[in-house]
Amino acid sequence: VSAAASPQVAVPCSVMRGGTSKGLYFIADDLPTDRAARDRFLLAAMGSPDVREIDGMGGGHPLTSKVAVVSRSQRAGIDVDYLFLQVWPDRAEVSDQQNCGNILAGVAPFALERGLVAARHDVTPVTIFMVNTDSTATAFIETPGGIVNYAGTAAIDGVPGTHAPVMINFEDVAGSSCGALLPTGNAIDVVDGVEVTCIDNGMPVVCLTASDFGITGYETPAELEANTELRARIESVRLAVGELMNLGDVTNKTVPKMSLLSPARDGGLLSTRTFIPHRVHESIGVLGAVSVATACMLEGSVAARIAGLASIGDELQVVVEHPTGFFTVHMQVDTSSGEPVVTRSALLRTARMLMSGDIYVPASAWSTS
Ligand code: NQM
Repeated sequence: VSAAASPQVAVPCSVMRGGTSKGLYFIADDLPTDRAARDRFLLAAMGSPDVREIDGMGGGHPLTSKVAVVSRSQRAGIDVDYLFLQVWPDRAEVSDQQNCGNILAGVAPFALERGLVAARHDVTPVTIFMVNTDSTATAFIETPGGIVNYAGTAAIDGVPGTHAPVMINFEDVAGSSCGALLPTGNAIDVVDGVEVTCIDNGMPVVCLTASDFGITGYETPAELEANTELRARIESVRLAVGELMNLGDVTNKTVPKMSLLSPARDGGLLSTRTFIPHRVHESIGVLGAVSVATACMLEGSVAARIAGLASIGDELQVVVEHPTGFFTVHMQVDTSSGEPVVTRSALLRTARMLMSGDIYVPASAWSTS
């Protein structure tokens, strides 16, 4: 029996580092429109399911098994639409149930490089509609002479070296997945015997007090992942809290993220260790950090108690400590009603195009219907 020739299919793709994550970036028109066909292709492209994702481009960790699907936007005032997809490394599953602010950092350079957006000035603002959460972001990309610049002096913790800055602004992300900034209506709830603050300022996050779980909150991600009892307790709180946060049954979802908080010890406002939700983040997600920073301002919340902000002005910088350094969130706050309301957040990321070309998958993983 002779084996039939089995060609592979080549699909245009760029690999980009966006902030502290890495992923495959596609133009929407290059992917199957049928969702099941698209997901079958993405699983093959990443090499999932396999903890090492050895037969694909994934890195065997949720932070390096991510996908951005980008298209020119039909929406007024918006340059591009961005759909984020999380490919589970170890399960044959692709989820659109969360957004990702790190992969977002690569969307504007990708769109400029691939001709979806034209460079307009030395710094080109690119407006991005984030499909997963129906919200918008603006990214500012250095484009001297119309060329995307990647070199520069901007440093972000969790990424070696320095690069060109990618500043990102968010204005309308409150309640983007849960319907409200405080989906339970409270700054604090007791769930499964522990106090929690459930918040969504761009990412559904549950703020927890690390010491309630018998840990210091300064452990390494590897130490936390090795603590099976801790993981089980956190998962039990997560499953209980999903419905309360209007997320339904979260058993197979990557949200909410579980952030264990403890007092700052390196000059920040507070320290974090975040389960995303099963692996522990090496730093912290972008919108995850925005949500934790916002919680620091809400009187009575788990985060506010630990952060102990003395006063809240109209402009604020919240420095969130994480396992590999700091994440600074700049916030504009409206205090006119007595309750602080975050009207805009801004933060620094960097991004870099790593590869652009074709990605190959077995022909059996590709169909357009
Ligand atoms: O919260 C990881 C990441 C993220 C998400 C995760 C993110 C965000 O760091 O906006 O960026 O929480 O799954 O890429």
